Order: sequence, then C-alpha cells, then structure tokens
Amino acid sequence: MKGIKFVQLGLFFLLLAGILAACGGETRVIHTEYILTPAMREGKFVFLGVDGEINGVINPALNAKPGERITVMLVNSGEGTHDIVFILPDGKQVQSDKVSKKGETTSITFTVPDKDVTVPYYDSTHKELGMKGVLLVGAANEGDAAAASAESPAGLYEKELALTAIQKGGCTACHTIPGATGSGTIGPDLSKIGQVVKVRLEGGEYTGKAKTVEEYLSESIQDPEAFIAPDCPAGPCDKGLMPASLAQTLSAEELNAVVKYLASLPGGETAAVTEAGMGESGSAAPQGGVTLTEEEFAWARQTFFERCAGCHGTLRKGATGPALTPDKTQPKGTVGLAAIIFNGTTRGMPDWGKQGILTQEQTETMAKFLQMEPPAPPEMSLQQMRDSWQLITPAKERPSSPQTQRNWQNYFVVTLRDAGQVAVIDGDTYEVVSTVDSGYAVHITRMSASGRYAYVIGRDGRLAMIDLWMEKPQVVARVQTCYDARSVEVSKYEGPEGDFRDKYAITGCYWPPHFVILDGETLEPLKVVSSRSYTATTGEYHPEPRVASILASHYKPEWIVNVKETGQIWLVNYSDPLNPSIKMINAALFLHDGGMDSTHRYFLVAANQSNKIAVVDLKTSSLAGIVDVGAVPHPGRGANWVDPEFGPVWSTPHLGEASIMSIGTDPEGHSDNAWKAVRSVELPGSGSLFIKTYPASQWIWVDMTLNSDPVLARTICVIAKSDPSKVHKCWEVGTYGRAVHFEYNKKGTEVWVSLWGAADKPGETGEIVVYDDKTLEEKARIKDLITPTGKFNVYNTVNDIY
Ligand code: DHE
Repeated sequence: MKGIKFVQLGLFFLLLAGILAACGGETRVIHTEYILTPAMREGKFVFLGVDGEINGVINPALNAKPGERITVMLVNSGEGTHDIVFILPDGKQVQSDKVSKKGETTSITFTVPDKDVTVPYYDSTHKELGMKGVLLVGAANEGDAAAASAESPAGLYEKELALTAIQKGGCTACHTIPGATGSGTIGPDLSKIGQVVKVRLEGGEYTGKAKTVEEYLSESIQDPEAFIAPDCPAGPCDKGLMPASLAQTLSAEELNAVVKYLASLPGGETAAVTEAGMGESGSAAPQGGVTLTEEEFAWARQTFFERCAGCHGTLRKGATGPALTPDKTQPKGTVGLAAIIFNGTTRGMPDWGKQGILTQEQTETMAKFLQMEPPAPPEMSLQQMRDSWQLITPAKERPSSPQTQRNWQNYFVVTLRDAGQVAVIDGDTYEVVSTVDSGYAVHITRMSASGRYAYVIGRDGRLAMIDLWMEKPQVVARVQTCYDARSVEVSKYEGPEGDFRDKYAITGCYWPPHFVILDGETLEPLKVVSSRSYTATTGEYHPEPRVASILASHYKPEWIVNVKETGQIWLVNYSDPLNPSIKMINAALFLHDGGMDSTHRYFLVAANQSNKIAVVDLKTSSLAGIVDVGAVPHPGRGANWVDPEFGPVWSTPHLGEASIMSIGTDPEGHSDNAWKAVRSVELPGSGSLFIKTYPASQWIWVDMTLNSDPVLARTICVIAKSDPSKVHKCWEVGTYGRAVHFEYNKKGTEVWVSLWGAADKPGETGEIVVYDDKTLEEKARIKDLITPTGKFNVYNTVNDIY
C-alpha cells in the first residue's frame, strides 16, 4: 500500500497547488476525473472505463478541454500489475505508480496540453497486449479514438475469458461444456467436472500429482497423460486423445480462467455470460446470477439502507444518485460497481473504500447485492406510530417561562451525527449546555415558531422534541413516524386564518414514502398521508416518491412539501390537520432541499438530478419559474444577498460541478433577472453541500464537503458580495475530516463551521470552528464533538435567515 500513500500524497500537493492557485486569483480547476480498470477481452488485456459515459467502454477515448487538469484513477481488478502512462506532445511522460493487488488504486493528476491534440495512453507492461487508448484534448480528431478502440477486442471478465478461451482452444469439438457453443461427444462431458474431480480426488482412483480440483484440471490440460480419465462416452479415454498442445494455444491468463471456470461446474455456469451478452456491444457483460450468503445479503441490505438509500432510494430507483436497479447495475458488473463504491465519483458519490468505511471485500459484496432485485422494507401504520409515541413531560409540567438565564435564542442545536445525539450549545459562551439522545444519524433540527422547542429528526424516522426553556434542555416527547426520514418542520403561520404557532409539526419520510402531521406540543401522530403518486413529467406511477424538504409558509397555514421522485411540490394546508387540503404543483423531478428568498414570499428548491431550481410563489400558491443551473445543485436552504449588478439573488452551490449559481429573486425591482440564472462563480472544486450568508454580512460562505480530494473536502471559501465575480479566499478549516455546513449566530457576527471527523478516531472526532464574520479570523474551536454536521441557531431557524 506504500505506492497508494505516495500517490495520495502526490495528489494532495497537486490539489493543494490547485487551491492556492485558485485563492491567488488564478483558477486551474480539476474538472474531470476518469476511472479505468484492467479487464480481459478475448485473451487480451484492455482498459475498461468505469462510471459515467465511459462506463464499460474498452480503452475509452478520454476527453479534456485544452489546459484543463484531469485526474485519471486506475483500479486494479486483480489481473496482474498495471500502471497508466500518458505521452504528452513534448515527449514528456506522465506515469502513475504500479498497482498489483486486487482493489489497489493509483491516480495521476496533470494539466493537459493547451491545444487540440491527441495524447496516447497505455499500460507500460501490457501495451502490446491491448491496454492502450487516447485522450482527446479539445477538438482533437475523434477518428484517432475510433482507430484506437478498433484495435482492441471486445472485453471480457474472467468467465467470459474462460468461455472465449474454450472456444479458441476448440474444446467443444470433443467435450460438452456449459455456456460454450458446440457439444462434442469424444471426450468426457464436462458439465459437472468440478464436482466429478472432487469426488475423484477423494475416492482414491486418481493417480496424478494434483491435490486440489484446480490443480487436477490444470494438469489435465497441460499434461493430459498424467491421468487418463475413465469417463469418455465409450468408456475410459484413449491415451493421447487429449492434445497436449492446448497449453501453447492459450495464454497463462486464459488457462487460468478455463481452469477456474471448469472447477466451478456445476453451478458456475449460471454466472456465465449469455451468448447474446458477449462481445458485440463492447460494454461490460451482465453479471446476473451473482449469489450472496444469507449473512452477506443481510449485511448488504442493512448497509445499503443506512448508507446508500438516501441518495439512490430504498427501491434503488435513483434520485440524488443514479438508479441502481439490476438492468442498470448488471452491465457494470461486480468489478465496475465495486470500483465505484470503493473510489467514489466526482459527481458526489462518497469513496466508501478509500475512507476506510467499507473493505474491498465489502464493496464487492455490495456490488453483488446491487445486481439483485431490491428487497422492499415494511410499511408503517398510524397505529404503529402511536405505539412508539412517548410523552415524557406533558405540557402542563413544563416551565411556563424560560428557566435559564442564558440567551436561549442564541442556542445552536448541533447534530452529533454518529453519536445519535444533538448538543445544545450556548452561542454566547460556546458551552455545551446539554447533550440529548435523539434518533440514529440525526439529520436536521427545526425550531417551533416561538423558538422554544427544537424538533430533531434521525434517519431512522425517530423524532425527539426538546424544551429549550428548561435549565438544562431535555427531551419532552418522542415518536417514530417511519423507518427512514430526512425532514421535520413546524406550523409558523399567524394571521387572519388563525394562530398556528407551536401547534403542529410534520415529518417527511423516505420510507415508507409519506408525511405525518403531529401535535406540536406532544408529538401525538394525527394524520399520515402517502406521497405515492404519478410523476409531474410523464405521469408514470412511482412506488417510492420520497418526501424531501419541508418548509412552513409565513403567508398561509401551509407547509411546502417537496415530493422527490414525482417532482411535485405539495402545498399542504394544516388548518384542518385531520382533513388537510393539498395543492399539487408540478415542478421538476428529484426535488431535494431548498429555502426562501429574503422576502419569504418565494420558495426555491433544487431538483437536483434535473439540474434545475423550481420556484413557488407562496402568496399565489403557484409555480413562479423553473431555472436551469449546473450539475446537481445542493443549496441547503440557499443564500440570499444583493448582487451589485443583478439585485436581490438567491444562490446555490453544486455537488456535481465547481460553481455557485445565483438566481434573480426580485420580480418587482429587477424583473429582467427574476427567476433567471444570472451569475456563476467558479470554485476550486465540486462536492459542495452548503452555502450561507446573513443580510448584513459582506461574505457568502461555501463548503466542498464531498469533494474526493481530502484537502478540498476540508476547505471552505468566501465570496465578497461587493466583488462576486470570483472567490475571495479559501482555507482549510482543520487538518482532518470534512468541513460542512455553516450557521450564523443570532446577531450575524459569527459563522460556525463543522469539521466532521470520525467517531472512532479520538482527537479527530470533530469540532466546530467559529469565525468572526467581519475579519474572517478564527475566534474559537469547540472541540471533541462526535461528528458534528448541521447546526441550527434558534433565532435564525425560526426566522428563516440565510
Ligand atoms: Fe441531508 C438537509 C436529504 C446527506 C446533512 N438533507 C437535508 C434535506 C434533505 C436531505 C431532504 C432537507 C430537509 C429540510 O429542509 O426539510 N441528505 C439528504 C439525503 O437524501 C442525502 C443526500 C443522503 C442520505 O443518505 O441522507 C443527505 N445530509 C447528508 C449528509 O451526508 C449530511 C452532510 C450529513 C448527514 O446528516 O448525514 C447531511 N442535510 C444535512 C443538513 C441539512 C440537510 C445539515 C440541513 C441544512 C440546513 O441548513 O437546513
């Protein structure tokens, strides 16, 4: 693993250089990352593209813009020792380290030439065997790429290789071998040869040197006279019948694959490639028929639910992440899928292997699980929710005025993600006032309209209600409204239609797909409404449209409920909560997170995989616009500020590209810009989750939490509102972990940033770094918190200030 560390260190410095360049005004941004893995095609080694548009493509033509920096990662699939070399036009070589172990990765980052040119790449030891392709820079001739690909044969994994080698060796002229065309009757039928040999080795009739099934088969090919098989169709086989020349006809890899395949019979043929799937399309072959033990399946199911379902959906129909149904996953195959799971992607897929969260074996188990039909989890009834409900301190036993002398409206409720807790931190003194158990992997907190109660939702759908007026804030009620949730909100309306402050709460669930209205003082579940319905675009039925963000309108007694997979924004009127009326607004697919404009009249929500922002006018209860933005917008609640050129805007960063996009939000004063993308600011990297500002602040803060480079992942940047054409300054928040999410204090003078560490690494579990918003100087560190992520200031959350 020494090589890997070296490569990562190299990458570190290259990226650091990239950041420094960006911060100094020169922007050399890594835009493109390719993943390649070695594979076999008709006995030849090739590079196989993994993920994105090169997925499954043999020796893919890579593309880059002139002068762009690209990263190419090579993941060893376990077939020998490999590297990758690029030959630049000036004759210079860019060469990666070598990888030899299965799953080992290496990557190189370099600046491509500043002109249209074709750059060849190859594996330094397997070039002649077929591992070569081209990088097309700018408008370089694509014919070169086609020619390069044409040289390479169709690609195969191990079983495909075995079947092709069997064909090449002409084995079926004499034998019957499952999966291979032809059915000879001169030699033994090899349909169950693995099992037959096992019995033969145990039975004592065998006289050769082999100890294992594979050794026996290898010997029978390379030295057929060592033991004469007794089971030719007409009796014992004749001496000299089996040609000894096969070992010369096939390469070592082919022989090895044939032996392994034969040893797997019977049974192994079910995982073999179908004839239809072989070779022609040039994409990786289907891996249907993969199997897992019950234990592996249970592990994969649970791990998928905990780590993957949030982005890909419980039924794997895709949303923030792509669909992972077998029709999509089987063509990628176990190696391709495992490589993506291990290494992540530039579009925001975490690198579970590189982070040390999943081992290589576990990524393969998960890769196999993904090729199977997704199992559906159970439903949950209102009665089941009621059964889980605990009213710990009834309302009349709670304080009637704040018991604490602290400035409780400046409390921050901080998610301690992996501890399943939240910390209530005094924003004036930075003291942890209380640490409270909540749900598993707490996701967000919202405050009641008075600010007195904090409602904390975990991914497991458990909701905890904390009374912030107590001397030491404590949980006063709990309930579970689903198995998988992300959102909670409260009723905030006060006006001609009534005073609904602190009256109701609502939870939004991923599974089962529904929302639940609860009593705001007790958490008693009152009403459950399914979100299963038909898509806003093509009117197709969706079995799992998850409830993503929910916001309370200040204009009407309404919640804005964003239904992700159907792309509908539901305005749910809660004035009669047992019989809520719902106005369904068709927007765009994959609605996720969002917030209000500075006037609170408009709500802007990211339709993340559609690369759009939908805007709803909460006064007229209608769609105000749909705006095209960059790849996978992820605003959190967004940031409202006044652009010197375009007037009031709301901004979002992106997971999938290195930029912030601003949208005009002032149809009255700046009608030309309203609901249009007016400005894009380049960032040093993609993978942003959150952005934040405060009305009086001169800065806009942004993170790059999910960037695959660890340095960028812990780097934050600020943009000056007075000069928003570029990033003003970027810096690392710490030496470990990921920087994530911002929150201002009540006065708007400080910004709190989380450094999200690892729960099992003492000293690096995580902390909050407090910055002076005026000077950008660090003011304090609140240390030794367990994986802090979101932070919610009472005053700012109640008043939707961002
Ligand atoms: Fe979140 C908000 C869903 C991953 C931290 N996240 C939200 C919201 C949704 C959501 C729907 C909006 C809630 C609202 O406003 O009502 N988040 C999801 C996912 O589906 C996703 C992508 C994958 C998953 O499996 O959950 C996901 N989220 C994450 C993380 O990995 C983060 C960084 C840490 C964690 O908790 O796991 C994370 N999400 C947050 C935070 C907010 C949030 C801090 C609230 C931001 C705000 O300022 O309001």
